[in-house]
Amino acid sequence: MTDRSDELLARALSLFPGGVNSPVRAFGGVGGRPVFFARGEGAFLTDVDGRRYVDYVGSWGPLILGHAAPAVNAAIAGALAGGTSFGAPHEGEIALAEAVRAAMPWLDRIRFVSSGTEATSAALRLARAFTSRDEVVKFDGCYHGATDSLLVRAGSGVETLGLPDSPGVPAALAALTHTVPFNDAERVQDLFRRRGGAIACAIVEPVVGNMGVIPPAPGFLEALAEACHAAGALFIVDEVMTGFRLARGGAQERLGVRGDLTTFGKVIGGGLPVGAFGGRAEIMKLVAPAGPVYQAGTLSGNPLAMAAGKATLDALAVPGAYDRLERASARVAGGIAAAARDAGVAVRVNRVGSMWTLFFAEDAVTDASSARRADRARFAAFFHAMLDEGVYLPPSQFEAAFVSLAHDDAAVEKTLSAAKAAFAKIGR
Ligand code: HOZ
Repeated sequence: MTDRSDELLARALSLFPGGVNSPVRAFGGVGGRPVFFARGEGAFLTDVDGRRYVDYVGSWGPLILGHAAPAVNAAIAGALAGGTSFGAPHEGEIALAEAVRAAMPWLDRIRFVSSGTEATSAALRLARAFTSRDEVVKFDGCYHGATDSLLVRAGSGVETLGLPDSPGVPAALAALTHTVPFNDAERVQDLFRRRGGAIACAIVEPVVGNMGVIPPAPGFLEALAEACHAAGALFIVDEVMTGFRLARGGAQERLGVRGDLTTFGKVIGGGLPVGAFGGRAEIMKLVAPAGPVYQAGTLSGNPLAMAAGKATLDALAVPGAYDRLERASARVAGGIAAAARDAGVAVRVNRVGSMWTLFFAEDAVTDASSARRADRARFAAFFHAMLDEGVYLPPSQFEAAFVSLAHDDAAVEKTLSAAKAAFAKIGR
């Protein structure tokens, strides 16, 4: 039987490459056809055929308060009355930047942009300019947006589609990017011993979300920061996913590390397009117009986006917000692991705070190689079984699932009974 999603996909395929405007949404990682959604409310999404799902995508992370959060909607409506864009300074930018710096006082200066990709590409340019060096270090399976220098052994959609090195990235540029296995401090130290004098920076997802969730091994981030600093390179912490999600001060607060530069997206825009980069004053003073490193954007600091971000950060500053998020997340991930155990299915559930991923794997998943060894066919079967039961998970093994403050007991219980049914359906 054809439903509205089938009809819309047929139209979308005649308009967009692969029928979508961002690759992972096309369900290439799990098969079948994407679901088209009509609305979101709290922890739930409703599709164009009226089916309701508990949502663990949360727009890929920004919606930490849930869909259509009243405080965010009210803030957007308030800003909207004053116009949609100025392309000029306004107080809303200052209010959001002050809220960001209150949570992360180590950010001396901040620049707002419109996406995480813009933030990482600007941070890289800045690091190269600051150090007068060209080479950069990233980690196999980490994804830092669709920017040329970082589309090398990248995770997320490129890994999902089996294209970790994208055609179109000039070989000469890709040659400047070194990749190292995540959690391998010895390989980092070895690379810096050989190339340290030419390396501008290392960029890392402090808790990886883009090959599924992978926590850093104890001491790994500290060793990376130390190797960077000993070589005079910058340590860039990419908090696009983790910023304001793992703690108010992001992964850096939670893990006790500090980047020279930090990149943001997702939560700081409260569901509207915002990214940012920031860090030490002596580095940020190179950014135009204070300095010569060019970066610009017509919609940077957009008033609606600033208002949405500020409302989100205010809600997260309420005492107990992160404890509630932690409790709900532990129940979801712990409950899914228990349901797998009861069904005799071997899985690994990686979770850090409100980010989690289910891997069909016997052994611990600690880096891209172990993530790639997980059984993706089983993941796809489980994804579809959960979808049938009314739970929308990220449609790729190489993405994080996100819990929001709107995931209340009813949403969690629905998820866990869906998981029970899904494990029974896919069998051992
Ligand atoms: N690559 C994004 C998450 N890691 C997904 C973006 C999207 O499809 O919206």
